[in-house]
Amino acid sequence: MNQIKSNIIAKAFQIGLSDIKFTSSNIEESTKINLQNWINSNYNVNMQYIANNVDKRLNPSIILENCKSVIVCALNYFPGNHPTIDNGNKLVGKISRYAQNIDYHFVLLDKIKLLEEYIKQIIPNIKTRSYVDTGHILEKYFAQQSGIGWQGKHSLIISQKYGSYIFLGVILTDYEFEVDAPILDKCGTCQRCIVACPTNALVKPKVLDANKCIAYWTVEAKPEENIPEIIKENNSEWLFGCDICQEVCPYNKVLKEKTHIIEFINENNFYSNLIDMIEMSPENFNLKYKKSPIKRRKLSGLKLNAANLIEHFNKAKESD
Ligand code: B12
Repeated sequence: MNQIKSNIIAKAFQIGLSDIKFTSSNIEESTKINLQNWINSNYNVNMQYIANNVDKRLNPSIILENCKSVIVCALNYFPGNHPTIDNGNKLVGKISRYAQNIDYHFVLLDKIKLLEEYIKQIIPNIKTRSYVDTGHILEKYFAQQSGIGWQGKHSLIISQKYGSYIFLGVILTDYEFEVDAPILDKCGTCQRCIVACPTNALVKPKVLDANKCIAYWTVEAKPEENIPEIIKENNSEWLFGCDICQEVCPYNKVLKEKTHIIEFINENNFYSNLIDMIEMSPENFNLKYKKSPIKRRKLSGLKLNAANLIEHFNKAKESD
């Protein structure tokens, strides 16, 4: 490995990133077809921004002229597992692990920006652009190509060391780095994530239909979008996000070490009281979730999520 690349890797770990790998900006023909098929099947629901920017997703040079390499960064966010509670009489909903505390877009992008500055110092005239989610970039594809992990059947990237509870970020560059190799897909014949999804959102290995994904409806949907019955009937516990397909994954079940990023931990936020949520004022919402990913769903959306869970609990009680 050349000196420049090893200096960048050393800096990345010094900044606190969990992993860093390098890959080419080229996108394989099969992925181009898969992405187009995914959109043609309307698996993107109302995420129109994905359909509208396919050209950018399939050609990073539209975003950064003459883009040659993609540096992929990963940050472990595993905050531990939800403690078991006796919620027989308590109306609470689960908050997904990724949303326990401060929004990862800020935390990871801050680290990546530090790395980007360093790269600019050691490679004069290099052009770069960094993204965590916000760009029209197939982050999982580049993470898989670079060997950060393989793409599991739940469609998320699984790192051999950290499982799938990692965030991804990328630095596009017009500099040609020596590339790293993909790693072996180690899902084998395991189907646990596909089987565990209560709404059958994983329609094929690696293919998620977001129409049926609890995470889509509890995080991403606009409050004015009507939550479909399949979600209301089968989501019995998730107030914001959903980790079911990740929880059953054998590579996550063995995780013991929590993330060292304190911004991702908040022991008091694994569950949220549903009545408190329904009664929450806009002032309290803004105060409590100022820097949290939770504010993405807006207060009115969260109240709908809470109301649906309460309805679900009541129906379950009636049929007991
Ligand atoms: C849109 C989006 C969503 C959508 C759609 C999810 C999805 N699977 O695409 C929704 C809102 C549902 C969502 C949910 C979640 N998300 Co999200 N999301 C994104 C986002 C912004 C874009 C993803 C994207 O491009 N999807 C488009 C589809 C087409 O991509 P794909 O799934 O890789 O599709 C490929 C395969 O389907 C394959 N394929 C298609 N057909 C076929 C056929 C065959 C035969 C084969 C082999 C392959 C194949 O080719 C496609 C193209 O490469 C990324 C950030 C980014 N810019 O990449 C974060 C991202 C993927 N999300 C992330 C997270 C953490 C989550 C949640 C875990 C949050 C939560 N706990 O609630 C859930 C997980 C749900 C799940 N199982 O995917 C992380 C994942 C990190 C990781 N370890 O991989 C990302 C990378 C954000 C980040 N920067 O860290 N998310």
